[in-house]
Amino acid sequence: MAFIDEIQFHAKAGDGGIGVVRWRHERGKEYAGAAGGNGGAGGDIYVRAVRDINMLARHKAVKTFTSGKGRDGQNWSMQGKSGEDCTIDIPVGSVVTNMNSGRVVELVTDGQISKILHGGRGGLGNEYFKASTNVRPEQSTGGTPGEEADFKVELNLIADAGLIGLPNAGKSSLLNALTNANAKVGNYAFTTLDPNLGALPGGYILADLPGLIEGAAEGKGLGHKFLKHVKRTRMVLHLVSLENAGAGAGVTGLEQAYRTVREELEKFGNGLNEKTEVIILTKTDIADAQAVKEACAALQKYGHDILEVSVLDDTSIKSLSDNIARKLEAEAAAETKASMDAGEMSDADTGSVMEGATESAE
Ligand SMILES: Nc1nc2c(ncn2[C@@H]2O[C@H](COP(=O)(O)OP(=O)(O)OP(=O)(O)O)[C@@H](O)[C@H]2O)c(=O)[nH]1
Ligand SMILES: [Mg+2]
Repeated sequence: MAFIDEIQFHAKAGDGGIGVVRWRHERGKEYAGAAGGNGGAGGDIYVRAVRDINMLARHKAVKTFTSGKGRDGQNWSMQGKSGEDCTIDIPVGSVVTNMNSGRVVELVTDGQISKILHGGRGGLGNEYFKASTNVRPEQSTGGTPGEEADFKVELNLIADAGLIGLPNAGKSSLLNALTNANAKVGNYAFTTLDPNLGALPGGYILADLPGLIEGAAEGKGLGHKFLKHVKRTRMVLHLVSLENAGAGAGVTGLEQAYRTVREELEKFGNGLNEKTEVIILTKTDIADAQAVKEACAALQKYGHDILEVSVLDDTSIKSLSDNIARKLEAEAAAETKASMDAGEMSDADTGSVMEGATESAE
């Protein structure tokens, strides 16, 4: 199933049931009183965030989502049954836009629910109109129609850190080694076609993205399409394989590999270039200690922390995992402090609501 990060659909909430005119019939007493029940409310439509980045692909073929109609009122003053609600599961990180009203809702936490359309109200049965001045009401009203609109859902993956680098840098291998993920690994460029997510032992989410090549920011290769997913991460883990120093290329090859990706981030902009970056030198097992040292020294000038790893060495994986978790923790703490300093500890800080995200049911 191909990864899909945008879908559109139409949705129609259920109409309200009509209120009816009925009369109570008692033995020897016809038309003993108004007894027409109100119509049931139409079902509402909700979106709910789930931790499954492939959820949009499942809805791809759905043109219209509908919720149930309210049933008509009944005899004996019984209200019609309410229509069933419809809940559309979408991945955490989805931004839902009502294209008719322009209202935008962003789902950022697992299980977050938001009503996107209201079902119609049930009509009033004749019993409702009973009054001392109107003892035999003949009135009743119809239900109101449920709301309907066209929607667009766009997914921005939510991850704490994004693994980026040239194709073959070892991103997917590292994601598998650090987390519970099972991403495809291959000794060729563009093994990864869709993003993969995995959780570090502490719960931080890492995203493995397709490799970037020169020109990615202008749409070359696959990386560009996915760079936007790095926007929401706290940190960029920039993988540089020691293979780039092979075949006599030395540190020049490494620096070139580093700069190619870095330039794409800068061209893409959107804040990506300002994110905290950690350089991870990968495949240290293919080089000797001296070459690794020289590689670190050469990349030092770019001003980022440099970590080393080989997926064949469990100790280096454990140490990298702890290191990344520590850095993410510090990053999160700094963010919290910054927003507290700015005195902005409001909903907007958590990024949860762009405009009235959750509404309670009426
Ligand atoms: N020797 C060695 N090989 C590694 C290491 N990490 C990854 N590899 C190999 O490098 C190749 C590429 O690894 P991937 O994890 O698929 O690389 P990627 O960066 O995800 O590549 P794309 O998805 O194409 O961008 C595979 O053949 C891996 O087995 C490592 O630490 N040491
Ligand atoms: Mg890969």
